[in-house]
Amino acid sequence: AAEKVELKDRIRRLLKERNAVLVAHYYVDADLQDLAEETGGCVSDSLEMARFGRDHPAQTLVVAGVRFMGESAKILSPEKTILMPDLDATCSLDLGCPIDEFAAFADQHPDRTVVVYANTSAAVKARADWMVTSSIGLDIVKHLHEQGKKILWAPDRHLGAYIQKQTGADMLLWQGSCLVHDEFKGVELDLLKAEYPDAKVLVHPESPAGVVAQADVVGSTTQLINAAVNLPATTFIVATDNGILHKMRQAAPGKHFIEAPTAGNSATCKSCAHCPWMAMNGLKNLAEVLESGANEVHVDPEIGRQAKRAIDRMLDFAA
Ligand code: CIZ
Ligand code: SF4
Repeated sequence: AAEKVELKDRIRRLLKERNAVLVAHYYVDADLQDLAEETGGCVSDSLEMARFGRDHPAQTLVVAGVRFMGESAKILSPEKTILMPDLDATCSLDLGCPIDEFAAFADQHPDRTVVVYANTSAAVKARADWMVTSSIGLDIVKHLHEQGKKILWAPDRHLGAYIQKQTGADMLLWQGSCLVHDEFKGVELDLLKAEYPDAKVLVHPESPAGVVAQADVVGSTTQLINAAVNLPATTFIVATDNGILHKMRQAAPGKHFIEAPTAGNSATCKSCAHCPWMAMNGLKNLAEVLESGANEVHVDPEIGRQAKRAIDRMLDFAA
């Protein structure tokens, strides 16, 4: 505990000295989320992290999250220094969609508009027409479908299938998945709901169809937090990374949040629903990179410029 206090003090001091700001994802350790908030940084989803970093005057951004989030920050702010506590913090969606295979797939389908999820490398974004996040993917695909466009979607197959079902769009799906959300189980969720008949079920659309089908609200991390605050219920079953429960409990004090069951050992599982790469961010390595300036994120400038077009399309659509 004393070590924790000392590390936090050191991080606060180093952020000031370096004129750096900390941006943290909802899925990282609660200590990092709290530090980001109290030092004037932000805690949010991947899109808002990149946007906040772009608009903040600090010259150095420290991204507590996973690799693609650091890259997105660099793509939107090429002139800034982006540091990460651990550059090996990646994502199964990013890993499962290597640029060579993806480019070959896209080349085979030149008649399709290429739409990729934020959880991809800079190189994959650079090969795409559009980048989307889970909060706006549905609206953008709907818009493209109405224009008569056929879509090539990558990499999350569950999110792709959900959007396909909602919009009726012609979508060819890359077969990637998130190792965290893929573990949520529909049958066990059904049993848990029977135990808590008044609970509302909040589901991130990276989850399998059998879990999404039982949701009261399907949405991005930010949308699920808003639902926890606004829905008139006191108990919620939450199917997304359990790092988000910290924010939900802060935002909706007095409400009761239960992790949705995973393959691990259903309702008694305390840490199954947590991303191992998000967990690589800690107070210790954060303090170390602030001290040394190591772990800088680099994106090839030409790839960054092309990837930015796909991101800007989405931002313009949202505006
Ligand atoms: O699952 C993830 O990594 C999410 C939800 C990222 C994001 O967009 O914030
Ligand atoms: Fe990737 Fe899933 Fe981890 Fe998010 S929670 S970073 S989608 S592996």
